[in-house]
Amino acid sequence: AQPKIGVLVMSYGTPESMEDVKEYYTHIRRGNPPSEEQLADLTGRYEAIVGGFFPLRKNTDRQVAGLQAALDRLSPDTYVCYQGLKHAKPYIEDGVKQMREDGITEAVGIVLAPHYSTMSVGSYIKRANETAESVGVRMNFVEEYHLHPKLIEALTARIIDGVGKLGSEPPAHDVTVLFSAHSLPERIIQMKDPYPEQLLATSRAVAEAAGVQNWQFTWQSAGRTHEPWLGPDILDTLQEIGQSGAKKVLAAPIGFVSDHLEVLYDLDIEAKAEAGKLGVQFERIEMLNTDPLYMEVLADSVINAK
Ligand code: FEC
Repeated sequence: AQPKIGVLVMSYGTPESMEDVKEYYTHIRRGNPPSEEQLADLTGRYEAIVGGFFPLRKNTDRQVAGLQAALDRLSPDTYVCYQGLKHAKPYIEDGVKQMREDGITEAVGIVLAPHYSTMSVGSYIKRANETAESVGVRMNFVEEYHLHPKLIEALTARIIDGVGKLGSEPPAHDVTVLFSAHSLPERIIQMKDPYPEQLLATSRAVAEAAGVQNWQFTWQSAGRTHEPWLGPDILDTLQEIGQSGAKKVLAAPIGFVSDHLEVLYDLDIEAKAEAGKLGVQFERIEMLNTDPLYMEVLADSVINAK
């Protein structure tokens, strides 16, 4: 049989248990352990999302299995998927080394995040590439898939559903759709990073396809560091919307693809509470998770990776 092509599926990673939160947070902070207070704050957020379990772990497993199945359907006996996580085991480096140990010399890397930033997808690719070069695996990468027609289709269906949950339908003038993504330090603007523009492009395409006219893009989940992060933050945007008299908001976190802390806490608990104070009804679109269309977006991007 022909040797298979490896697929390194990269995702953020999450702790496996409460005991792992400190090590995980230290890794995110590039080896600097968090203070007791910072650790307690993060642990509290994990506890708040359904009693402290870590949904991203199983969701990543399911997404990788779904991608493998989609690849097997579209191109039988060609690809074999491996995981490589940014901040948890198996780390990106572990995934690349495992491929090499299994005899793989050619691979494609893809990140479970649709938009490119040097500080997000770019940093996953850099780590994979460094290890690939050192162990002798030839790798190509999918850098982005933020305008893939099936991604837009899957998100559009979720917007129409979400607007329905608010008792409306397109053009839904009574609903403000808030597209959002993880904030990054403001210095990416000077770096001419494509991240903000790609996020706007997805938002525009989805709003147009869903036929909703009342939408904005806003940032969420900014880091707790001393440098400035991209804004406005969703909590400030909600205040502004509330003050302008709006009564219904649909959160659409298009920068993420899975149920995890940044969605289940930052939006479903924190932003929802803020909306409640302002008398604004708040709903969120369902995440893509293993939506068959999303699995096809990933498989198609892998097959067409140059
Ligand atoms: O459910 C989970 O356990 C993990 C949820 C999670 C996802 C996620 C995605 C992204 N992040 C991105 C950038 C940054 C930068 C920093 C940063 C910090 C954190 C912390 C936690 C965390 N992130 Fe994250 N991120 C998730 C979780 N993230 C927890 C640390 C505590 C905190 O600040 O809340 C700042 C690092 C630093 O200190 O320098 C930058 C980006 C994404 C979306 C793309 C991707 O998935 O890779 C960008 C999910």
